[in-house]
Amino acid sequence: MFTDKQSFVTSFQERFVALNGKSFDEGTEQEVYQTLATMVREQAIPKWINTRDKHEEKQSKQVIYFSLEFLLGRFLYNNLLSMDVLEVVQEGLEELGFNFTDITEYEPEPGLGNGGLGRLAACFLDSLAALSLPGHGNGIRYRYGLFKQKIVDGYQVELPDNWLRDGNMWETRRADRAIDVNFGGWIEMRQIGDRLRVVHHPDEVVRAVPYDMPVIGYKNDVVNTLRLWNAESPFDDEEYMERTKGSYKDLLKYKQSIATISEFLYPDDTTYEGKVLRLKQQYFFVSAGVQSMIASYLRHNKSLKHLGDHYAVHINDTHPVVAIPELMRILMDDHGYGWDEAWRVTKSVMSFTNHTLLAEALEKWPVEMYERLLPRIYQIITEINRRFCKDVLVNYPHLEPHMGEIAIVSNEHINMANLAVVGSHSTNGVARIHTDILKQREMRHLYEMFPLRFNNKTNGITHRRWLLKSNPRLSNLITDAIGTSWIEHPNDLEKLMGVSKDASFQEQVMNVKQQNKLDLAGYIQAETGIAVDPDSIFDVQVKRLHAYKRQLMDAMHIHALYQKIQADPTFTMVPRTFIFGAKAAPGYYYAKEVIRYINALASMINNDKRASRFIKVVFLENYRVSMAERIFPGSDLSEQISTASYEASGTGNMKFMMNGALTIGTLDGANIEIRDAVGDDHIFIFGLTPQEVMNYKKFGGYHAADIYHANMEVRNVVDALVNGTFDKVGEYQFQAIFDSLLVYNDDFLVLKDFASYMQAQRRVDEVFADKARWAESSIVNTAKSGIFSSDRTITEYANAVWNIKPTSVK
Ligand code: B1N
Repeated sequence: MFTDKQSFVTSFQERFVALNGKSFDEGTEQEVYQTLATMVREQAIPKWINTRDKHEEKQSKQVIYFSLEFLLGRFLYNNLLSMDVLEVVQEGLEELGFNFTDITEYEPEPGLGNGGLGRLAACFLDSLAALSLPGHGNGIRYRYGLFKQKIVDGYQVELPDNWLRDGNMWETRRADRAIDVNFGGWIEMRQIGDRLRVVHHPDEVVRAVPYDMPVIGYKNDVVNTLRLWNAESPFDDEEYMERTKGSYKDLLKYKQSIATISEFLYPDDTTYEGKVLRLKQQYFFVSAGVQSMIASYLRHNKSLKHLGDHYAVHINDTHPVVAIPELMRILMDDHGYGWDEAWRVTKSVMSFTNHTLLAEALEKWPVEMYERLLPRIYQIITEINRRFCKDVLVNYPHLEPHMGEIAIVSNEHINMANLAVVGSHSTNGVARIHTDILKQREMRHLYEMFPLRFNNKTNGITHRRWLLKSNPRLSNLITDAIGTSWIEHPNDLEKLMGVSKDASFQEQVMNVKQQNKLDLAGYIQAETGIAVDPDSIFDVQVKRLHAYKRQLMDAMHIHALYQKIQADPTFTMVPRTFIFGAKAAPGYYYAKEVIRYINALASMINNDKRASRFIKVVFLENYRVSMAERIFPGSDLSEQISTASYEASGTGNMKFMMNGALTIGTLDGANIEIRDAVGDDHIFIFGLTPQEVMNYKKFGGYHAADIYHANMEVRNVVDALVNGTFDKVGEYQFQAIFDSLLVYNDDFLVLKDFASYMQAQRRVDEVFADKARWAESSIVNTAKSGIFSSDRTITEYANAVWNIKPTSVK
């Protein structure tokens, strides 16, 4: 049906009528989208079935990536590209009188993640499929994704993201694969002959119904599966009322309480909320995922002894760590394995990634909550802990003083990170510096006990979505210069080094950037009504709002420039457009104040006739994957300015780099590896090193007030937060931000790094004025970005952690 334009047009019209029950002439763009997506999915189904069959036939080992978040973004364009039918469809729709780009906008965007961690999971699925690796996702089908952000009078307002309202064209409900998950109740130890059987009498049973989405490999006929679980009642309604002797109202209440489990995504990034509902979500999708894996395995195998040769379970941060005791439970209680055998199998199956060192993100569940909600799991965790502590006392007696830190259960809490390290065969960090700090500081005692388990896997991004799809102009130019091999082998982007100094290629690259900037300017105009100058430096910071990411420092730089413009009638500078996108967690007051500060700066500066000739400030509301796809191609400068040692890796930094933006950044996370790749001449590094920051944190010695008093530029900006400059925007101005700096001594060293940041920004101005130099740096950034393809990352996981192999399905 997609073989050529004509047959596509014919079958599209037929399918339209069949699916919509009306003639094609009455079709809306939304119905066109829905029809097209349905056809693509149908086209993928034989390949999907074939992929499953081939994996089974070849007994390939498979990995299942367990994650509470998959920040997928739209699929239509990528799926068409992967199935090699993009052009046929584009031309066919044109012939039918539709604009393809307009049609793609009708796809609701699955925003089932907060930020980097969730988007990484989505990039990994893309790479697994592209590399013909047997690898699938396991998560929750949230009824509501991450909230939609509106800005009202400078304030963030959250609205529900009702992404399923018009249906999800990609998913298939697999009621035949539903699985029951048990909560609460009590544990009976039943003696049967000389065998002890464990019987769980739950007080709540939740049915997990899988919705499968195809993950289509790039031109290789592979279709892997993302399985998202929906929480439902296991009972027929009448049967339930009969059994409980409850009322109709009770029934509705019960059904609602169950549906709540898959109702919404917690809108917290890098923080931990010890809420019962969150724990229920975790066990819900983990138990369903493990049970479903075992059921598939047992369809073709008798014993679970060699499960680890056929399946790997990857635990994305601590959220799914309960997979470890859950697999123990199933092996022992349901299949009669003894502890030692079950423990060996479990460790061989499980591997774990840590994504942050922030203390507020470390999951430590109160014992009492586990005991009540997951009584059998709690017993197993207690036994894991007992054996672990004994091991420490016997084999590592010098670690006894650190027992509270390394034990799995201590201070009435379960330490999920410790459980993950102890109950798996692999623990990795997400960038070199992050892994080093894990080993040397954060988990040094566990590292001493299990040195071989620790390893680094620097993050990556899929170049198919983040370059090939989102930046077609640059992609075409690259292909003209070095051929198409980079699409399959992103390291081949390095061939661009051969033309990085070529004046005519430089000019073409800058032309592409200019066109992309014009597009972005048009988008900004349409979204905000602000007209921006496409010749100005597009200086961009897009990421979740968090104190450690220091959007505040970016804003203070803008404010300092504005003050200079005000003070000096002869002042001049390279014009800049400062672009921000950031959601704040709804309960994070400080972060919301920073959003309000940026918006206050924007209205003050954009409305100032003289200042706005040099500076424009744009806050784009509701930053999300589809918006990111428009932003990276049109960016000149990438702001990666976290306090050194706090950003585990970052992945936005890689997307900017690949699209030829230059980075201004600290030596933090993957910035360090970006610097190593491009060299000091093609990046603007500033600020304290991770070691310097860690020394301040350990030994003290930082006094924000000293800098405030010594540096007039700092003082003027800080004073303006509270001295009436912003009295238009509210009585209390920006007292909370002021206090964070001077009363609470500036936890994230904003004032400390400010001067060095200002200097680096002046270097940016200089280099930007030298067009050839900027162009060369831009080309070098793209040329060296191949190692940050998630294909590289996934290849490393496949070889060193999961031991899975590419499996051809042709
Ligand atoms: O994971 C990304 C990294 O690139 C970022 O540096 C890191 O900050 C991010 C609890 C998290 N770490 N931890 C989280 C998200 C949600 C939540 O509820 C923690 N996100 C990161 C990918 O490795």
